[in-house]
Amino acid sequence: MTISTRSGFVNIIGPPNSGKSTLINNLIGKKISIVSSKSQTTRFCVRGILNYKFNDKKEKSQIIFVDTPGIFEPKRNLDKVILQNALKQLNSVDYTIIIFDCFKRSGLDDFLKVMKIISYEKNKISLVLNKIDLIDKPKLLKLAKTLSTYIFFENIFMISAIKGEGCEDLLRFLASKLPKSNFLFDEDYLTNIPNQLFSSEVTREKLFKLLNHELPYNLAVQTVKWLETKNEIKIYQDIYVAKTNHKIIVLGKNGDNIKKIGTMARLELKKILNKKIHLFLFVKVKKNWIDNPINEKLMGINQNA
Ligand SMILES: Nc1nc2c(ncn2[C@@H]2O[C@H](COP(=O)(O)OP(=O)(O)OP(=O)(O)O)[C@@H](O)[C@H]2O)c(=O)[nH]1
Ligand SMILES: [Mg+2]
Repeated sequence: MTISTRSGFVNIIGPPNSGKSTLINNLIGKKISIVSSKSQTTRFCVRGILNYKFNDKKEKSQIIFVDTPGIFEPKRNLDKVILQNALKQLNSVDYTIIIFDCFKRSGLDDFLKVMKIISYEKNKISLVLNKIDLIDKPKLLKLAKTLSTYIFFENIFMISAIKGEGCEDLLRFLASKLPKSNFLFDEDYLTNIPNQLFSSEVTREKLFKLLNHELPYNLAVQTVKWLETKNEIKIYQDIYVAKTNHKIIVLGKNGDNIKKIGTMARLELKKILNKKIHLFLFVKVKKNWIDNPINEKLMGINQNA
């Protein structure tokens, strides 16, 4: 029996906080993109590769998902750079799904902004209503109807990315949309994000979780040293903040905050990387780093292998 293969790219786009990164992690079955309850968590595109064979099909599919930063009207330089980089990579994919948070009341404006900014082919885009665990069915159906009066979608899916509900149908559909082709990537290639960059993202996620107001948006994390042996990894990271008083908040009273952040990041990295982790965090003040374009590298934004 010969098994035919399909392989191609699927972009996951949508307003901030709609659940794009949660979805890619769930579909891939491993955390590759950080998640938080705050908007604008993701700062660069993250590819996650899924090799899949449905039990009832002879075909094998390789879906290369691309998680993208939430699309919104950027005001700061840094956000403009993030958006421009993301948009650059939205071209030439095989399919696009737009994720909409069906629980958020003010979502329609954000959604229309996204549709205005991106270019897409009419028959290559579907709508995914996410967070259906938070809304009742009649409201959901009404919302689906409203959104489809604005834009034509090939299909509308209703899912809970966090619970996995509806995700199998979505996968099946997306796999059928890919061109017949040999796999574009090796089967053991999971993501374009190297461990060093991923580990700074995990620390950034904990900073997002623990710190409030504008602080998470004004910091960056860089892995500066990585010493790996068979059983353990020593990771040294710099956390850049723009002001001295931000440094004081990140450190916390008696260093309490930074200790908590370090512990949370270390435990998660241990689970994901399967090795003992020693994590050393250093908070540094770098004035105006947000407006300085050379910091794209620092932000990991130009990380597009
Ligand atoms: N209840 C519920 N919450 C969800 C679901 N999917 C995502 N979330 C939550 O929504 C928040 C945002 O999720 P993310 O995956 O970071 O959203 P995002 O679209 O990647 O956000 P940006 O990177 O900021 O654009 C997190 O608190 C998630 O736990 C879902 O299906 N149900
Ligand atoms: Mg995200």
